[in-house]
Amino acid sequence: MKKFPENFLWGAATSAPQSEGAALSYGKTANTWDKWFELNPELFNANQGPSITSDVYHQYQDEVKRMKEIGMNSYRTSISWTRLLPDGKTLNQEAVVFYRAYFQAMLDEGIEPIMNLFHFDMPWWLMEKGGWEVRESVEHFAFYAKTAFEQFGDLVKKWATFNEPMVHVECGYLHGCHYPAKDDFKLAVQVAYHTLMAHVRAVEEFRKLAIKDGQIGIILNVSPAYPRSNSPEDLKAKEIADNLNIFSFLDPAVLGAVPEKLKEILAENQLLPFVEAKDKELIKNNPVDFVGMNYYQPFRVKAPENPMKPAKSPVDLFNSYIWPKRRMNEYRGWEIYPEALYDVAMLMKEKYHNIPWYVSENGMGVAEEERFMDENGIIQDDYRIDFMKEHLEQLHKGIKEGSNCFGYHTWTFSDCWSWLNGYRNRYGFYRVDIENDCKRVIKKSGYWYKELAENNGF
Ligand code: BGP
Repeated sequence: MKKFPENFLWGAATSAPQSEGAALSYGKTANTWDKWFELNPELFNANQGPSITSDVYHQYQDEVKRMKEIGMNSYRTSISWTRLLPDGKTLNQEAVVFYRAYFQAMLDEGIEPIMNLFHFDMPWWLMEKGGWEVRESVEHFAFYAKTAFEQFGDLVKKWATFNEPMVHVECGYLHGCHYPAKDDFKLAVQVAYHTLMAHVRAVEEFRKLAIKDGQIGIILNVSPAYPRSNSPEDLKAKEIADNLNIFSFLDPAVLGAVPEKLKEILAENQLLPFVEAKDKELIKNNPVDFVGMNYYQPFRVKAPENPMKPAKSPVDLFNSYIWPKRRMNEYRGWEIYPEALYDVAMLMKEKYHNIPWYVSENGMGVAEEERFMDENGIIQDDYRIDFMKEHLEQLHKGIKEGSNCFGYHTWTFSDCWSWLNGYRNRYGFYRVDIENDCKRVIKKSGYWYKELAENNGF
């Protein structure tokens, strides 16, 4: 049997915009997802927008009971910035009441809440001023973070500033899948830098409040780069990809400095962002207590052919390639490669002074899951159980070799809404029937997870 360390966190993750719903009616002002859906509903799978999602706003009490039912001892979601501070300044008391009740319900069931502050949900009023493109957003975020710590710091002890900060950068400023859907490499770097400074300022606010037993971290998406060959060109492409995609946030968050190599790459390509004189000190003085790693897929990388110099886009620095032996989750188009989780565990041990970390997301999204429903209405998602087992085996190996991992959270607890993909791919332990008041039915993986959590291993 593979046993995990004592007090290991077993749980799942979601976010406010993907699970709560009631965004426009209760939040009083919109975030970019509400607004984008209003402007361009045709971009969203089957016209599925963010207004109801999985209705956790109304169903949180039952939702928390279900967490307990499958043996979870922890849960990560986020606070909605727009719900808490509709105009960025004034506290929405309804939001305070809702979040306090939600967190208290978790604590009553022995579920540790891990609360994240930003999960791609920029308030619309701030987006209209430029969002992360403008330095002003850093201080707005710091104020929001401080407010959240003050309001909920007695109930929530583990905090995260951002979920996958590289994703709103890439999707919003390179790939077109988040608002404002621009394509501008230099602007993307500036947006990333302002996000980093917003993270650092939030950590600073957290330290000032000295919340009893409080810890703060950041949640990053990690797709380790594996080069096509050991040629100097492919190895260079790997180095650049890891610097841009992973070390860009991990180094400053944990080691207190932006990597020199990254600065070099940006300088060579005339991509250096505007910085302020005090920033270096701020970054240095505000390292995190822990890191969450969202792992789904590796990144297969090769040297670019005929790149532009200076680079106009990341494809001028590195290209992806198809690894001939790859195994795919065809629904999501993501490679399945559990071995990378061991590599992540070793990276944390060796490069990041073995800082406490956890797997904050890992999971398998499958479309049309009703195909796997048995006569009792239960989805037989053995593919998901196999996926988790394989990843847990690699994680276990990393922990045995000394990596300081304190938990494993899946994406997600009950099926949730996913940005432009709506409800197409399902990830949850519970099926959510969106046609039928979001009624939940447990899947086979939910029963499996219960056993896993109760045995602290498998
Ligand atoms: C992560 C995000 C989540 C979630 C998940 C699944 O990157 O943090 O918000 O959506 O991926 O991916 P998707 O919903 O795109 O299938």
